[in-house]
Amino acid sequence: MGLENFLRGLKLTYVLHNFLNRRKLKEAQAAYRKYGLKKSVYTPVSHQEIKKQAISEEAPWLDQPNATERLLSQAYFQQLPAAWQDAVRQWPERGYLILKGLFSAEEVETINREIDRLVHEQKAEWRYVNKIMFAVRQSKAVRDIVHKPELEALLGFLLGKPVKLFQSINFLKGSQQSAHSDSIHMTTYPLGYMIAAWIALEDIDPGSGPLFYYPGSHRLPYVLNEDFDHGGNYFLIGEQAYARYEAAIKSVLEKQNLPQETFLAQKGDVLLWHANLLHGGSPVLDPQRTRKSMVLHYFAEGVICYHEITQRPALQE
Ligand SMILES: O=C(O)CCC(=O)C(=O)O
Repeated sequence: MGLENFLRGLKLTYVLHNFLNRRKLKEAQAAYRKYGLKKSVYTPVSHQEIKKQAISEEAPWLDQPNATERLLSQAYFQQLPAAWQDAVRQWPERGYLILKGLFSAEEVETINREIDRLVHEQKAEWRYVNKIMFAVRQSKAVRDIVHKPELEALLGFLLGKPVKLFQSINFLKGSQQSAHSDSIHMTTYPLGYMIAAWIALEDIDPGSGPLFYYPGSHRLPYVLNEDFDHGGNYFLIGEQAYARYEAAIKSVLEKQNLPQETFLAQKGDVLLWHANLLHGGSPVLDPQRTRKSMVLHYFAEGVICYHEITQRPALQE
């Protein structure tokens, strides 16, 4: 193990990192206070610990038993265009919805041009080999395009709280990421207050490694650190914690036998997914093909936002 990996596994490194980034932990501090969590925002945090201490709150309204009935009676829902109403109606049962053609060809073109520019100027923040992180912070043009008031209003409606963009990720090729729930990466207390929007930045070819997902999987129990052997301890994050998580999800899926769907989107189409929807990237069958796409991850405002897998509070700009 190299020194960098060793330091990444050390919880003390994050304590220091959090301290140095304390300006970005103001929201975390306020949320800890709101939910009665008595601990420092610099120290490791996990669902197991939060739920022992914090004031409990109900799940998002559309995760509750009478969701569809309540949804249909809302004035906001009733004034939506018919195509959006059909899409939104699916949310409680299926945990995802599709908005066809939300972004115009020109908007997609501009995003792609800006991503190319960041790559060419070597300004793109590559992480985990194939992810370009936070292009929204680097390009005003991208930021202006993705901040669509009608999209953010819908996201806020689905969660029952206003949302705030946490991060963007751009892919040029298929991610080939194994099935996972974003709640292991971007976790909230109460659970369920994260939502993602996946944007097709070109027509998606079946050979390019399309996004896949399991409709209805958001209703399965959340799989968090306390639910699998992550291999960590008081001082260390488990070295193979994420691989162990992926194995745990694989075995959930084997037991559940849920049908998988893929998103063969057209340029500008958007898929929204629930915080606990299991999804990932299909194998890339044609390595020559690009699969340009962008994911926006939003947290609801006012809840505790953190990263269960690495036990860190989320740093918010
Ligand atoms: O785009 C993909 O292939 C997967 C993206 C994903 O899993 C995520 O952003 O959480």
